[in-house]
Amino acid sequence: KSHKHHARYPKSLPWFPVIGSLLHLGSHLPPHIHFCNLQKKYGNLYSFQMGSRYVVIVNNHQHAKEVLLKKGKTFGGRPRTVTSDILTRNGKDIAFGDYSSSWKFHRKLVHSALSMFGEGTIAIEKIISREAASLCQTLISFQNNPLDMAPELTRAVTNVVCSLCFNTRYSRGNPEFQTMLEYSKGIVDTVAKDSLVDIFPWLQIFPNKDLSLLRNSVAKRDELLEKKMKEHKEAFCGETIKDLTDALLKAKLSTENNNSNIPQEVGLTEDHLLMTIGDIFGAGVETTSTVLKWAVAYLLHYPEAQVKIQEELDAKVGFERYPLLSDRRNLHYLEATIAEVLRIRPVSPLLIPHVALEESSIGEYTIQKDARVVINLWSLHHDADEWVNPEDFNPDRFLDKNGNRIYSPSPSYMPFGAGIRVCLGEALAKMEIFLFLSWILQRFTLEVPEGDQLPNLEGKFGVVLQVNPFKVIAKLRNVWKNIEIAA
Ligand code: HEM
Ligand code: PLO
Repeated sequence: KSHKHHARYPKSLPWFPVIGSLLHLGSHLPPHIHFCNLQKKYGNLYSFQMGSRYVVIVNNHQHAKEVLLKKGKTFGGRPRTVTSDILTRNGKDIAFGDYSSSWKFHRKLVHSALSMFGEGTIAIEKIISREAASLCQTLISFQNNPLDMAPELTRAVTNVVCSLCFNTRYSRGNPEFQTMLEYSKGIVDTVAKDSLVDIFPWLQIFPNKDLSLLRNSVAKRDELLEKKMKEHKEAFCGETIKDLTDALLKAKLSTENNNSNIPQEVGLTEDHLLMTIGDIFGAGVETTSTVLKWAVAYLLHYPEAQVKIQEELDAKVGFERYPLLSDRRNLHYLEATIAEVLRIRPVSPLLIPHVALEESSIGEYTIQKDARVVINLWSLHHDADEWVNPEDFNPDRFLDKNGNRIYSPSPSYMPFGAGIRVCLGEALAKMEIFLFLSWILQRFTLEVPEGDQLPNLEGKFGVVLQVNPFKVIAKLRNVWKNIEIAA
């Protein structure tokens, strides 16, 4: 710090007073692609001013790893934004909450609760398989009719997190599930887009369509979360822990009775518990269902990949039983396809913005305290120095010449982030994606309905990279015509 006069700062986009670099960011392209293209002119680490905020964009894996791993704690903060404050009651959750003892504590709590109910237990495999069976039944009932799989995939995934969080599930057509679909769409369409309100907080005083949609959607979500919480409190006896909500309630009771070594200041308030569950529920549903939709869209574009997955399923799993998590180590082509989907269409192409908690550096550049650091995962996953023809969908890049899985063909791959802010649901998401896809493809061949176009692969940028709706025909494969499906 004594060398401040030697400090070098990342190259900055042209600056305009008041509106910052907004004009230069105004592009018809979605931000992750625009930020990727700006590298040609400004290099792979550059900055801009947006209103009063100083933003740094990171576009390569060396810098990304420095930020997330080597200096993870220094860059472990989160910005407060108008939209995420509405969603999380001013950052009382894990994903949008700033670095603090309370954040650390909730992260740990959820991590251990998830491993207790989810990862590594037979229970979770049973839960996912039950939903996979139910999904396959729905596909059967739509034989030869074009179906929008999105709500079906979403319900399957919702029921898995519902089981983990609340020990419940929804049947087809459940009105509460419909409400959830609706409010969640409202949130995904509006939250954390770094829309104008996030840059200019004073725009809040003007009527703003997005903002009121967000407020209404969040109110509906909170009503649902509060109802679940109330039911759990009433049924809670402190002995049997059935789900994540019980686990959180138990931790809260322990602090209140002072019979644990949980420090008081970690803030196990009702708000914190609700927002934590909101995160797991929201992240659990929106991310995993998005990956499944992308996978289906790509399989329609690449029927040869679908055939390869089915040949592998037929050879390694056969027709006498259902796919199991233990099949993961044998189904290399399916695993490679999933890895490739996560590469080519990362769910979270800009991660969640990080914030420098103190002055630091990235490479040879000084980064000032409070700078927002955005990791452009899209640039990492489409870096032509790291990937052969990065725009091509090619699962083989994750396989060696004997068809065995290569776990990391390039260091420029991190669909779940890395370091202290790494995704909490990675293991759960991977189990779900694997089981749902293997169940579906073991029984069905997915086809584009006659006369329909192939799904659009461009994606719609938001808090997750969304897929445009499309329809599918899920044709029962001949071998399965006379076999019953039961979990
Ligand atoms: C954070 C990816 C599924 C819970 C993140 C981040 C990414 C990510 C990129 C941000 C990392 C950062 O800002 O540096 C994904 C992908 C998923 C997925 C690709 C599905 C394939 C899930 C699931 C859950 C979950 C199923 C819940 C069970 C979270 C939470 C955070 C997070 C709580 C915030 C962590 C923090 O800020 O400390 N995820 N995620 N995710 N994810 Fe996931
Ligand atoms: C999705 C809509 C829900 O109604 C609320 C919600 C909570 C947590 C968010 C999630 C949304 C989107 C995906 C996020 C997740 C936390 C971590 C995850 C941002 C907004 C990712 C991919 O980073």
